Amino acid sequence: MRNYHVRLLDIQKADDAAALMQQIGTDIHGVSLMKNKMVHYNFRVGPLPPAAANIIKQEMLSVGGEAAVTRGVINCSANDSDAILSATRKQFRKFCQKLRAQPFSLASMADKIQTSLQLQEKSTGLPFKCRGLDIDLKQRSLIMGILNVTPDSFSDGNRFLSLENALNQARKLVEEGADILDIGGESTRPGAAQVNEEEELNRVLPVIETLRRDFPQLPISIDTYKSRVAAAALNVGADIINDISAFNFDPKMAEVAAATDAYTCLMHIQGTPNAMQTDPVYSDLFAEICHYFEKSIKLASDAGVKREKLILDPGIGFGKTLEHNLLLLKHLNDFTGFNLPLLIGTSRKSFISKLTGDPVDQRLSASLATVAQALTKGANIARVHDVAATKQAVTVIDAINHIQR
Ligand code: 8Y7
Repeated sequence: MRNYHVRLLDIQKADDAAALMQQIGTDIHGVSLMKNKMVHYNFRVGPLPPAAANIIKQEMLSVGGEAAVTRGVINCSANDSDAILSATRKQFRKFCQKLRAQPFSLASMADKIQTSLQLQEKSTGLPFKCRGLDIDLKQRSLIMGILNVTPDSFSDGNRFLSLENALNQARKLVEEGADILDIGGESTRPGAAQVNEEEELNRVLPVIETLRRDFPQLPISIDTYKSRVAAAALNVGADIINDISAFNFDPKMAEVAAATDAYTCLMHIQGTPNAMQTDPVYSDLFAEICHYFEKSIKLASDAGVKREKLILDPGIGFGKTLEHNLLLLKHLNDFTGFNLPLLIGTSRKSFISKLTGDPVDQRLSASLATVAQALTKGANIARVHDVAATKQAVTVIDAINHIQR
């Protein structure tokens, strides 16, 4: 009686499959043919008129893939709706060829699917060039250290309000390994008081000016949704606009980004900081955030902002319940299809205490867990208060995520 080993395999990318086949001595020509069949890709597409959805279903089945459509598509009684496609890369290639011969602008859908698939398999190609930083974010993750020059931020309000205290904290964060500093002069926590522009400028400009002089290579981000504050900060040496409204609160913000060629982090927020946490509701969390990103990317391109200057952030805690935050962290990969850098800010946030019950000064371990999860699921930049500890976590997680099978 023979005893066969049966072993489950974790194959995330075609390269993982290739390595496993090489281990058993598969012919190299076979490896290159088969590796792509061992990975499945999934897309949600739409909105489709029922006739187009029927074509997609048929073509997908004809190449051996699968397409789920809305009930009622088959007899065209459904309204415009989405479809979920699942297939290997090779099946998608055949499918896309077939789509090119079809009506309903399906050729343009084929283009989008093919571009996305090409990007997915690549392990390089997310350049980030900012002051002294010139890296590929697919090779290394970045830490953005938080510096709040405010009297009322939820975890460190008032601690760094004086110029001297702010600069000391900034130097500490840089020494600990921050790749970027994010400087904010107005708290956006729920219910925080709004600050007038003069006051906000008085808080942040001296800090940015001094840091620019002391750290000529350091990328500096200005956390503001006001175009005048952003413009003044960029003028004294900031490099990145961290706009929690993704060009929505101030109609002039995109123009400032375009004129200065700055990077902009486009963060998703539902509502406004004051009201965002009163019963946030989504009919489809991921679809709504993706549509919001698409709209802000369009605002950017209409104003003349280069696409490669954009960073996306789903905005943990900004108009989200605990469940929303957890879902975003679990499936952050859904946002990698934009092929733009992803930033994530979870540090010490209150959703953590809903799970652990810990006060704000005891949320470090839990914050590190969220950073590990986010980086593993495709985040490139972690915005944090505790840089030294995060640096240790990021070093380990990056090593794990980059090791070849
Ligand atoms: C985030 C943020 C805050 C975030 C980005 C806090 C300014 C609340 N959170 N910016 N700002 N992403 N891009 O906990 O998650 O620091 S304020």
